[in-house]
Amino acid sequence: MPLRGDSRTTAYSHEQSERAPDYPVDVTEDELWENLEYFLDEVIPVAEEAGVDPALHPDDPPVDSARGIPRLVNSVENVRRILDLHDSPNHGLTFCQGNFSAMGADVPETIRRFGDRIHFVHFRDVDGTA
Ligand SMILES: [Mn+2]
Repeated sequence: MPLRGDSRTTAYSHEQSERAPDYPVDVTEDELWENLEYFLDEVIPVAEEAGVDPALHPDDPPVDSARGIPRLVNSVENVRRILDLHDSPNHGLTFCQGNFSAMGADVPETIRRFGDRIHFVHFRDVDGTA
């Protein structure tokens, strides 16, 4: 979409996204939680051994579902739950300020809350809401 001057920027329209066909996947939110725990239990120990710090990015935008698929990384509470699924200093976040802002989070307080589990940061903000 056009921005100031003659520049252009990325944008997201949930209404436009919802007009696209659903993905041909039938999965519940509970199944996604189970799958994520399985994935983290397999991957995080390998990351620990290799000295790698995976940094989960929030859903962008942090809505409940998109194109028929539930989303998990859409609230501060869910991010805490995900980090607790496999507790390790290697298992951390990309702290995307725009998405935490769109979740309605208090950004400075959320930074203090997640502390050294923040492995990477996106400095940006958003117009509008999730
Ligand atoms: Mn980001």
